[in-house]
Amino acid sequence: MTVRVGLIGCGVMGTDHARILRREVAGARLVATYDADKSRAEAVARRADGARAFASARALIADPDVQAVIIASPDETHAELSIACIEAGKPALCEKPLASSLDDCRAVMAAEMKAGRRLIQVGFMRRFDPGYRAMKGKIGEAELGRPIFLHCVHRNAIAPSYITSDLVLANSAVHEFDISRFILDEEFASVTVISGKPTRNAETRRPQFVALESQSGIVVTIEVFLDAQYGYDVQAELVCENGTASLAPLRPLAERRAGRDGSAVESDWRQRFADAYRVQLQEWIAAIADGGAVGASAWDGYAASVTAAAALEARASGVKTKVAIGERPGFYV
Ligand code: ISE
Repeated sequence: MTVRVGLIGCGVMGTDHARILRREVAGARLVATYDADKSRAEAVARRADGARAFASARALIADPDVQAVIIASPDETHAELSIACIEAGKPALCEKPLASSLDDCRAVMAAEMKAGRRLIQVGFMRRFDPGYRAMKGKIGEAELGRPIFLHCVHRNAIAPSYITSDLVLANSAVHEFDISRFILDEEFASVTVISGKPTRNAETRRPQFVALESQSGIVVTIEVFLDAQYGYDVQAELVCENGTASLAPLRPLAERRAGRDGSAVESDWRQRFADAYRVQLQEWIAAIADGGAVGASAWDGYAASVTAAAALEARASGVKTKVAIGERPGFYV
């Protein structure tokens, strides 16, 4: 079976999804594109050989030729378009965040529960990264013992000027919130945030240090520094009772030059998580063909956003703040 996919949003991430779908994913074909900038939608459609550029996102979702939708449009459109896909009975892979408010996240979950089946996957691609998956596999193994700490580092070389200190938490740290929940299989109970010093490269955007406690008391620390200059660098170390497990990105080439010994650092997340993006799309397509669902659910999208909202509150107040996640509906268990 070939799943016929429509793409909404042909910016950096949408264009990349189209490329991966075309070159690296079996069992899928891009048949439709939409972007507020028509020329971008047409350019992506031309490369996809036979895909049509649509005049509106709604028309793309309603088109009988489109079986599944990738939503890579601006954050504030995610909830509305996810709900439109649910109402049309079409699976959608929605870039993070699920919605730009907690009420909108709840509206997506309500629509999905009403539809009675999981149709929304949130694009938390790290869940498909081989390193994080291996780390998750260590939880519960007797040799390492029970987890005590998870230390995470999230550094971007540079961030666009519109990224504020708030977005450091809501847009970047949100990946760490999701992946920590995924690895530990627990919700968070509290969050504390300390702002780092502004750097000379970004006077107003401050690096953030986040400390979270999970419901069972595991401590997760996160450094988010989006002006690190030297490259894109994501690290994680799981500290357990008897030992540790750390991400070890496989770099195929080591270089020695100019008196230094080492290897190149990736420049952004599309390189660092190339495997994760490919496997995410491949597994999404395979699940659609099987009538199942994989990856982060709308509940996971909501939980990451609840944590981000609590982190923003903690940053503003300077005190430890409760992460009020509430009960997970049975539908999402
Ligand atoms: C970006 O939006 C992403 O989603 C990347 O995965 C993340 O690492 C980066 O910090 C964000 O700005």
